[in-house]
Amino acid sequence: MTFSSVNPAQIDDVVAQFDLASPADFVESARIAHEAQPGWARVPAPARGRVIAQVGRLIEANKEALAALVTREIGKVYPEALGEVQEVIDTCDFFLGEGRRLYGQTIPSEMPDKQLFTFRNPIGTAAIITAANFPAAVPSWYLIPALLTGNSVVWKPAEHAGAVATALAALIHAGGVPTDVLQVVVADGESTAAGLETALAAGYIQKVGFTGSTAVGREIGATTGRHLQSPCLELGGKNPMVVMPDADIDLVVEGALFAGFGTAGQRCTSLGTMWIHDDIYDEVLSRFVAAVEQAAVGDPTGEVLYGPMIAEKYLTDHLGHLELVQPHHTVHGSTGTGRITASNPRAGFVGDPDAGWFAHPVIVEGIKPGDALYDTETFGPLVGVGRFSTLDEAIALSNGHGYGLSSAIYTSDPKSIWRFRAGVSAGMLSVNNSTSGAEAHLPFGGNGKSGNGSRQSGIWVLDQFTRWQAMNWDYSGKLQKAQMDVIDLPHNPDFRING
Ligand code: UN1
Repeated sequence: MTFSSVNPAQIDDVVAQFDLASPADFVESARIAHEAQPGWARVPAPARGRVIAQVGRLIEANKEALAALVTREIGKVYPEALGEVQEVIDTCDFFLGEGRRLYGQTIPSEMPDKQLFTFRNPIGTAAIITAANFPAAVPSWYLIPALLTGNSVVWKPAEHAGAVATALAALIHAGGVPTDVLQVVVADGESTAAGLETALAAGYIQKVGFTGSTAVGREIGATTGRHLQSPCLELGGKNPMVVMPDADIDLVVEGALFAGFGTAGQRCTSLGTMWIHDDIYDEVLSRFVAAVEQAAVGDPTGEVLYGPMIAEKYLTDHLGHLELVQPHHTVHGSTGTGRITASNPRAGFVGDPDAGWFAHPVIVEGIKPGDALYDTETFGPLVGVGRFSTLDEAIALSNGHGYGLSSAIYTSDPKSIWRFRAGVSAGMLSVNNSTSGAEAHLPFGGNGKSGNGSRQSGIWVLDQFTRWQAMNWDYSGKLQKAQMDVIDLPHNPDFRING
């Protein structure tokens, strides 16, 4: 089947077409990557690090072109697309030196003439399945450390981001990663699931990395679990922003606008619900509403807060989420809701709304536990607002839906910050900053419905792509039995000092 990836801001612009891979194609790519892995693992880690350095420099030299492709293929505004490519470069910069570290330990033995060591070994071949919203940065969080540590990869990008994936893979190959070591398979979800099952059973895949929905994450967890593997899962979020009475309201409004509506709300770290303290509720809400009403939406190559939805499916899902608005809610934020068109216009729209899949920003006021919008990840330009009177209540509201990816608190009181930090179940927390915008060298990941506790980025992701090997080396010339042949020095347990 041929899949057309189209520019969501201008749907008559076909960016690329792909013959979607069958399950057998996926298995074949996994087999090729699997066979290439031992050779890649034999390349000394510092030499692999130099390859990652070369990849980083090539991506830097192609930064504008790759960012322009991100904007064209998925509609991310150009400054954010540049930031996304920078995140790939940052990831290469972090890992290029890791090839000269990949530290293991030397550890004393309990016996003489014996030494203990630990080594990080590559796991084997990783199947990496990624989403369209961060078509370069999030894949790089898997690909770069997986390759650096000596694994091979079969990468299944989102079909809607197939052109960016093809370009990124070409840059990685041009940087020196052999084509067999990084295979790209553009396939739909169903074929990927079937191919993955077969490739796991054949022993071609030793690790699965997945970024996407909680529902698919559960399936991948079940599949890999049957093969005694633990996947790296980066799933959805319903990220809270808690606004305390002493918050800087200008900062709150700026942060919530970017967190809620940047990338048209299509980040897993996007703001889900803003919880505002009773004492400043009216002021924060009215200023946030005014900012959203005035924000420019439209052509992602222009000066706008956000552009189109990634693809038609994302717009359709957003329209479905609007059905979850209940009579006790009040909707704010735009001159309409749903798709922006000439007949359902958005004041100040930049460009031609009918040319693409654009959606009005929506603020839904009056969110409470029990509402579908309290615990549904909406992944679009929809932000909930609710109120609270104590920090404990805000923490309970932040955690009650079971997601735990990102979170934010706005306050100037250190006591509130530390209590929120300890109480919130999210894997990531911002203080006086957006729920989105994680830096590339901090652990990224979530808890509960947001993931299985795996972390990407920085040194933490090394535990996803390597396995510890413990070695003991006995050079005493005799069999020394651990726990049994241990030296016992004489001591006197009854000794007491005089006094
Ligand atoms: C995602 O939405 O899957 O923290 C990742 C951020 C980005 C990455 C988001 N650096 O918003």
